[in-house]
Amino acid sequence: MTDKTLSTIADVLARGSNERVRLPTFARASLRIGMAHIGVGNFHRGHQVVYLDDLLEARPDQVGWGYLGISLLDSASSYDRARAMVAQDNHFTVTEYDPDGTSQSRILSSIIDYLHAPTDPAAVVHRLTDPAIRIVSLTVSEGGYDIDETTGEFRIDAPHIAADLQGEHPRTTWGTLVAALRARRSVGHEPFTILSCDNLRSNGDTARRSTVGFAEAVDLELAAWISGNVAFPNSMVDRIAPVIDDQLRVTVNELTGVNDAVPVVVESFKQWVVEDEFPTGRPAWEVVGVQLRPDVAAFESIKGRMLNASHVIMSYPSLICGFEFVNDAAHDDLIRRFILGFMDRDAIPLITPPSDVSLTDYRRSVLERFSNVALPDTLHRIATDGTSKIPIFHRATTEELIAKGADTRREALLIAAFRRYFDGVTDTGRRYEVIEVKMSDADKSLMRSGDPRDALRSTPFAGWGLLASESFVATYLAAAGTISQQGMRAAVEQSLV
Ligand code: CS2
Repeated sequence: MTDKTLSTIADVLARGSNERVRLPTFARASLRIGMAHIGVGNFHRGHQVVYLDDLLEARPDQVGWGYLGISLLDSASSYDRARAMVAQDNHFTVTEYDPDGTSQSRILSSIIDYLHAPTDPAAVVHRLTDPAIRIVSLTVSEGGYDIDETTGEFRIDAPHIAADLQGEHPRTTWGTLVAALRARRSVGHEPFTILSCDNLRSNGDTARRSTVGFAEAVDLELAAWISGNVAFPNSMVDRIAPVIDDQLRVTVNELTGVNDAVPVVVESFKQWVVEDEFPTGRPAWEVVGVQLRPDVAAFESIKGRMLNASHVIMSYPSLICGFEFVNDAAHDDLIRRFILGFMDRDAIPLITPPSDVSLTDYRRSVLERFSNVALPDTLHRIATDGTSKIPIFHRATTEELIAKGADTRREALLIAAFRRYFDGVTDTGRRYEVIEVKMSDADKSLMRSGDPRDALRSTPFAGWGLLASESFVATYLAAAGTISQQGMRAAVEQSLV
């Protein structure tokens, strides 16, 4: 539905100035493609594209680094997104909300072309063969790396991977990257650098494992060439980017005065720490605040074990208590104490930060960001795909707490709450959709089994050795019992006394 009081992006750009939304100050026509990005979701558009637009405004000599956006997803929403992006000539608005509720909107302009692989299956590999593309970055989500959490190996026999090894045109991230690298090698072009921008431990090393893992099934020599010649810098990315539903789209378009089919909303905070391993060159990102440093792992550990882990551990209890938004839950005294209890008592004692990072400041910023009243980030977004996220953000902390004989009540509550989440209904009677596409039906049955111990046998948790710790099992069973008999609030309270 088009609101007649709103302008199109093209009109706003043609008019050349606007009170409500800032326009790009660089000449778009001079941009050339130097990077491709797979997974052009809200996060990519509200994070990496913002950095690149900032850079192009600061440094006209960076015009060779424009983005080619790529979507590999064959879903109705990805067709819609692709059509919308192309119809807007890949421009879109981004609105940044400060914790005090003020906001700034702008139009971003550094994605200059967009390919939707299912619409044109041959095009992606063909375009990625262009030697002008020197970096391919990725936001394909935590579960998108097809790594077996128990063994740490690439899941070569996962059905979609196995299908990709047979098919004519690749459909997965790894099939696409390997086909493009193979084509470049065969014509003597340099490989591109692969830059993961997902929330994973050592995301570059993980991307290497997935890419090389796929290549090994194609051609061992090619796999060895990729291993020896392709750089996979690790990076830590951070910015909260809520899901945009119809209502939020209307709200933000009213704010900007622009009729954008695919607007982006983000918090004002952003951070990007990247290992400087780009043998084929990179944008001058340091000019716009990207931190290029070797100790990315330390940053990623802080972020994963504090911010993402706090998100995950508060999301299931908060959702089940009846909250819909992260900020409402973060303003609730009990949930706030739970988040702080988790960070102070469980997470922080196990982290060694770089000397120039203060965990006290970090802890404060996590709470402030979660409490941002202007940011409509849903608990449901955070809760989705716990199958992938809980092991990444909680396994190490839980295992280390068990090994130290420390208090595991909050970690046990997390797993008990995740199990309770599969009921699909809050303690207040509101229904929600459980979206766990990475979990097998057999595992879902274990989560829904009448015996809470079965959840600990499911794939996401099986490798943690939880059943071997009597004290953990007792703590976990107590949490599950309280949740079912007295409700979630009582269980959260008990994890803190
Ligand atoms: C969230 C992240 O999905 C999640 O679990 O914790 O999407 C989080 O908002 C971002 O990592 C913030 O950088």
